[in-house]
Amino acid sequence: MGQFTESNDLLGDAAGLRKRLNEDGYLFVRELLPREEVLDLRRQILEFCREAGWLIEGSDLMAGLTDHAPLLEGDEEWQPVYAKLQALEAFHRLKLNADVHQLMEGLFQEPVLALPMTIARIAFPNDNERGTQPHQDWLYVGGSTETISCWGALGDVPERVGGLKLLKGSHKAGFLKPVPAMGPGGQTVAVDPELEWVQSDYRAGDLLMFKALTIHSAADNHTADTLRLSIDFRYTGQSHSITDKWLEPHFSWLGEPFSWDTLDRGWRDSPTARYWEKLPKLKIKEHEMLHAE
Ligand SMILES: O=C(O)CCC(=O)C(=O)O
Repeated sequence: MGQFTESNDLLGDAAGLRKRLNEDGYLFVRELLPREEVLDLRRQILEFCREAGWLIEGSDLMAGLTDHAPLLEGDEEWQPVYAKLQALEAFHRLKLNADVHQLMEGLFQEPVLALPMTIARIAFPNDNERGTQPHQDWLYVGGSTETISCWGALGDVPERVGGLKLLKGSHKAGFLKPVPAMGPGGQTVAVDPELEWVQSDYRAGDLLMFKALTIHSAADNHTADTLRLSIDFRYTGQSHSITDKWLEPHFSWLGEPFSWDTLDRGWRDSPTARYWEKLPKLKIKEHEMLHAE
C-alpha cells in the first residue's frame, strides 16, 4: 500500500491542484480544516456515544474506546445517536469552511456548492467484513461526474484504525458496473490489480478530496476497541447538475427525525441552515440510482 501524496505545497496554485487531481484522482491536504474545530465536534459526538452506552465506562472520552457489539448504520440502536449528531450545527458547518470553499472554487473555476447532505460514519472495531467496500461515489451521488467527495477523520486516525483508502488513478476507467456487497451502500466494483491502493494516517483536520469515479473503500480497523469517526461531504460547481436526494439530510428516508425541519430547529437563523435556497437557480435532477443486478 502506498502513501497519499500530500498537496499542501500546491495550496494557492489552482492549476497545479487541478492537474494533480486529474492525474491521481485525489488530493490530500494536511490540516485544511481547523484542528480544534474538528476535535470539538469529535467531543460532542463521543458524548452522544457515551450517553448511549457505547464507550468503555471510565475511559477517556476523546479516545473513543468501545466494548459494545458492532453496530451498522441504520440499526435501531444507532438511529437516535445519529439523529442527535445530524442536529449539530457544527457538524454541517465544517464543510462550509472558507479554505475548503476557496480550494473548491479554484478546482471548479466558478462558484461552488457544498451539497447539503453531510454524512458521518461511526465505524466499530471487529467489524471489517461489514465496512464500506470498493465503490465509486457517482453511483450514489449522481448528477455531474465532476463532483468531488471530501473525507475527513474526526480525530487522529492512525493507519491501524482504518480510514479511507483509494485506488490511485482508478477514475480514468470511467463508470464501472457495480455488484452486490456487504457494508454501507451495499454495492461494490471489480478492482484493477495493476493500480495501487494508497492511504496514510490521518490527523484531525486533514482532508482527502477525490473524484466521483475514483474507487475507494474503508480500510480495516485493526484495533480491538477503537471507534473511527469521520465526516464526508461533496462539492460541485454551481453550473453542474446535482440530484434532489442530496439536498436532503442523510437518512431522510427514515422520516421526521432526519428532516431539515427537525435537524436545524435550533440553528435555523445561522448561515449553515438552508444556504442552498439562497443560491442562484441550481440544476437539480431526480436521482436514478443504477442498482447492481
Ligand atoms: O468512511 C467510510 O466508511 C466510507 C466513506 C465513503 O466511502 C465515502 O465517503 O464515499
